[in-house]
Amino acid sequence: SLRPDANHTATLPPLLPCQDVPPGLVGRLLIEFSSPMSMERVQRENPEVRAGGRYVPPDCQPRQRVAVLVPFRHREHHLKYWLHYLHPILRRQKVAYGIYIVNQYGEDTFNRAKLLNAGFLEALRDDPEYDCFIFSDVDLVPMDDRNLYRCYEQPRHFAIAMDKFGFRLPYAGYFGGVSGLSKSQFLKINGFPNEYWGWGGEDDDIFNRISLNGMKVSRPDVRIGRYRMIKHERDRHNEPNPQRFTKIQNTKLTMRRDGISSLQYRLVEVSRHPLYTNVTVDIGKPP
Ligand code: UD2
Ligand code: MN
Repeated sequence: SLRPDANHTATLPPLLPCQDVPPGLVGRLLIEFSSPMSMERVQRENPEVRAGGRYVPPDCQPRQRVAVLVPFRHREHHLKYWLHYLHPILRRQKVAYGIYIVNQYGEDTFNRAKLLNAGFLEALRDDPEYDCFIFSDVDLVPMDDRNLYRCYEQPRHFAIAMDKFGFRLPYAGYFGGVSGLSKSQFLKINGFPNEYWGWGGEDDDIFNRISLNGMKVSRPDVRIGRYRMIKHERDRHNEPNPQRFTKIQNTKLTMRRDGISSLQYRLVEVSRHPLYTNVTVDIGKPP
């Protein structure tokens, strides 16, 4: 008929759910940190990322909404490489995601786990739909995109084979570098400890929390969970914490009172950059 189509504004057909194994993965990647990198270049090469570092697959319905949280202070040089490598990988992995750089305000002692607790709440405030949280050091880049940054039946440890440890797990209970917990897994362990100031131990405490709450860490195949770490010196104001050895003996006693339930911090600033959301928080200093 010549009747104008009354449905010409009809919605597009619904997208099919994204496949469990994304079809566009490439496998092993060449990762290096010697060629110069600039934020302008990384922005130019990632035009499909929306303001604040948000992305939604255009061609399928993502099964998870993933907030990637990076503890941060004074590592701008590493951040450029991290964004350069991670955005294309995460796109190929076909999840909806947002990148949150959780920046510690001031120059007091660094506290990685407390920053990540604050990042968890701030990401949820930004988008209450997040159901998966990936926690990544700014200097760690996966060497294989089959290492899928999403959440699993059990809490996930991704960074199992690092160049600096000879591509082996350094010890059975190791949980450092890059890990991921669903919202409910994170709440079940009362989040991360707030009381590890300085370097070390917080990842072992998180491992203890997972075991003590009846869960078991899951890991990728050792050929896939490979990482490169950008070589660096220990930062100022992140000296090894001498209390870490005794603290990790006491997780069972401390985890119910110290965690996301007891978290206190002051939000200083949230700013949306083209490739990430910066969340600056004042988390105080050691007692
Ligand atoms: C190891 C673990 C890390 C954590 C840490 C102990 C690996 C690969 N990673 O990292 O997950 O358990 O030991 O706390 O084994 N950061 C800043 N600015 C600072 C200090 C730290 O941005 O001034 C951030 C940054 O994201 C960095 C992360 O905290 O990657 C961990 O600190 P690190 O890289 O100095 O410690 P490292 O490599 O021994
Ligand atoms: Mn490091």
